[in-house]
Amino acid sequence: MNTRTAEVNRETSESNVSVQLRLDGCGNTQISTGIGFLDHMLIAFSRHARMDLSISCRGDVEVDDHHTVEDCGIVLGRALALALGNRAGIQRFGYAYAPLDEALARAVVDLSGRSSADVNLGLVREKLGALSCENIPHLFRSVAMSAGITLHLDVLKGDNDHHRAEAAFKAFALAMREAIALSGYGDVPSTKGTLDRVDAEDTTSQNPSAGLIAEMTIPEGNLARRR
Ligand SMILES: [Mn+2]
Repeated sequence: MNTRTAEVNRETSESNVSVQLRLDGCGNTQISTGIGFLDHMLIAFSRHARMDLSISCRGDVEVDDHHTVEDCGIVLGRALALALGNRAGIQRFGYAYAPLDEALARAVVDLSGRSSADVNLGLVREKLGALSCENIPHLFRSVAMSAGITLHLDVLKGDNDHHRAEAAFKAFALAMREAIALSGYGDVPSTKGTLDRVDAEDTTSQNPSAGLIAEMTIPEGNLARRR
């Protein structure tokens, strides 16, 4: 059993992101992305997923918030994939509802190794603090794509966009907490006998199963192209 931790650093001309992650943590956080509302959401995610999460980002917020949000999502996703290793012994599936006052969100996840995200938050404001609302579903998609997660995330009701967004992060956190939990079985929960690792073709990644913190620096050439 590895320690289920990962450290990922990524530097581009648009951002410099460092993530340290411990799946079996307490929800301790140290998050500084340069965007206050994004920090608030990532702290909520970490606390309710009970993962220890450190994120440091220096992004080109003088342009706008897009690169910072997307790159934090990419690196968090890679850290999740690395910390999960070969995904043996996990529950794999998780789902949760999370309310926040009048808002209600539902998240369903499958840590399948395949990347898919259907995210419907129904936000109507342009921004929450310094975070553009259009970048919130984009963040979830970025995480799912780089983590090898199938995610269905829907905010079912809610009048207040702060509540709708925060409920979505909490539901995602609770679903992830369930999916990463150990099942008591040591095998890989798949009829195929394997869950494809999204980093399987990434020559810079290291297998974390030796009990060491997995550490990698992502070469720009391996990243999904930005539109
Ligand atoms: Mn809040």
